[in-house]
Amino acid sequence: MIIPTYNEAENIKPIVSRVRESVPEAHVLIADDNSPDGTGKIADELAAEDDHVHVLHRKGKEGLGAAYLAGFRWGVDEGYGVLVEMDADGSHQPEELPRLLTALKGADLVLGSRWVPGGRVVNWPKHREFISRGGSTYSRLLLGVDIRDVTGGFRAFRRETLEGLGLDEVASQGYCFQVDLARRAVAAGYHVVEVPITFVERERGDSKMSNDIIVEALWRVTAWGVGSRANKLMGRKPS
Ligand SMILES: Nc1nc2c(ncn2[C@@H]2O[C@H](COP(=O)(O)OP(=O)(O)OP(=O)(O)O)[C@@H](O)[C@H]2O)c(=O)[nH]1
Ligand SMILES: [Mg+2]
Repeated sequence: MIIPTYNEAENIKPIVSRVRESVPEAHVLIADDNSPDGTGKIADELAAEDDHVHVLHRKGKEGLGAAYLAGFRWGVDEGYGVLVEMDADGSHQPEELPRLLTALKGADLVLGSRWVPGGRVVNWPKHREFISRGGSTYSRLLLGVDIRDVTGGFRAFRRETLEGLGLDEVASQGYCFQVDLARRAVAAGYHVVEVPITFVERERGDSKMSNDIIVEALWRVTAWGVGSRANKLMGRKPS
């Protein structure tokens, strides 16, 4: 379980303990970008008490994508067979993890999904739902990937799937990182399954969502879509 953190001091303890309770055999890696609020120090205390908790201290804030890439590398090097993405703020519920892991038995990648039947969001302001649904629809149409929730960040990967995605070429930083991985998985022919989840708006700490993140997602998704269409027209292989 890789949990990226930036200023999640109030959230990190409860989320780690919920993960440990829900899937006791899982190991947790906290990938902290030198949070000014001391999240990294709390993570170290958790790791000292529990041999299933590990910490990756990174130099400074480089975005969610970079933290995940470093976490994936760590997990693959350590020899884990399954790697899971999950936010620290409680939006993804560790109690739903067993369902994701069960679905992974018949899939290469499992996406926790807000926008399939049975999935939902709790306490989300209308404008966030609009951005998220709109982002998913735009990505689905432009990239031609048949995924309802393409921006979500509660996901379980088989190790072999991650190894087949070409992670060394991933440059996405914000939440378009999630779109990037999903489109790569579909292009590589992996079996991607969406499992409904209940996404709960964060109660503590501040959002890292920003206009920069939305702008990055818009331009990258548009560039990928236009690029793959141009390649098709020219008869070239997709990049
Ligand atoms: N290491 C690291 N983690 C980050 C960074 N940006 C965000 N995160 C973490 O990534 C997860 C998702 O970020 P959020 O701020 O919750 O983003 P969001 O869910 O789109 O926004 P909210 O709905 O407002 O919570 C959280 O666990 C954050 O702490 C970053 O630059 N570095
Ligand atoms: Mg969040």
